[in-house]
Amino acid sequence: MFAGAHAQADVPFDIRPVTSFDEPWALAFLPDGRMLVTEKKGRLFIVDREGKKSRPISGMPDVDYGGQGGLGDVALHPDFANNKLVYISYAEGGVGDTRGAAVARAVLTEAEGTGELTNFEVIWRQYPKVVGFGHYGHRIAFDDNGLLYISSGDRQKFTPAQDMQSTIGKIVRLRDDGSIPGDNPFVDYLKDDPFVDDDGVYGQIWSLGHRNPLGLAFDLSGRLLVMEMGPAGGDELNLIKRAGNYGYPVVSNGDHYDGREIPDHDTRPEFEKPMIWWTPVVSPGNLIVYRGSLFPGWRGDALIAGLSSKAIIRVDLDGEEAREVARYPMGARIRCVAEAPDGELWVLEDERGDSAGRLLRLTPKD
Ligand SMILES: [Ca+2]
Repeated sequence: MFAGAHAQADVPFDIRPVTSFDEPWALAFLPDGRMLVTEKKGRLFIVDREGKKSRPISGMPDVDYGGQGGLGDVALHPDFANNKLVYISYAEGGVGDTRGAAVARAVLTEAEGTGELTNFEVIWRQYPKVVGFGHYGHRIAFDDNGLLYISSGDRQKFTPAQDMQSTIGKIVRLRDDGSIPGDNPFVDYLKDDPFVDDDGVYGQIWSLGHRNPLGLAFDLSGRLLVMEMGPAGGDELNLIKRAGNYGYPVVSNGDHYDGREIPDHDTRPEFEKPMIWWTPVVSPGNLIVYRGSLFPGWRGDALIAGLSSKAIIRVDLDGEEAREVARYPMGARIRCVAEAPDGELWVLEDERGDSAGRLLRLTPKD
């Protein structure tokens, strides 16, 4: 009996364990249906549908593994078929015991039984680097125009999420080479405020006031959604508006872990409020919007990987409203849910406690 077996009666899919990893974090499908999988300690693999793994891909950076940090997300450039560019995020060490999220891109070349990253280039660094091991966020997603969005967590520092001279607690929007698009909302900041620390980060910012944004996905009409881990209570699914301020740490429908209250969203209507929020929390691992037809009726719904909730949560999106329509118990902390090119769901468990870091394949029950 594997841990998920008892759950299978309650879910509309068959769950097949395929293989397992050492603290897996993210999964991206290659065009041919194989996968890239990251492990938090710094290894990246190519994995086929039978679970056969490559040897670890070479050319990876040193990652600052510890706490919530390490190797994070992986995503393909929209023109990967031609340029073979892969993007990764990771925690990068700095001076004086500081660290911060970084995003790099490199060309993936496959060799016999493994792969190599070349032309490695760091295109973004969270600013500033700070001490601590939490809330990197660092999910990566491309929009239909080939622009790159990075979720940048608050590093458990709270107030920098409202500081425009920092990319902590922000969603940033960049070109694929890390340069700043001319139509970002805050590119003219020097005109408004000539006395800022001009390190160029204003121009990167797309939205602000985020806590630990671990899910980043576009819906079927191209709107950006962000799923955030709240404090004690108040996990949020947010519809991201250009230049929107999502209010953290000024407001949250949760409260601080030590019991101090944070005013709720409805006390400060100038901040953007979540489409839906959860208390008790679901603890998101990631977020996708389902695009396929293999699971009937799911197209356009958001799927959330649940860590403490040990579930996959399905959310119906309707304009600026959202509602949870199903919660599928998985019997393990779920770190990542991904949609294969054929509409199957492939899922990474977290590796912690009795959650074993397995790769699971989910197909509809007959
Ligand atoms: Ca509150």
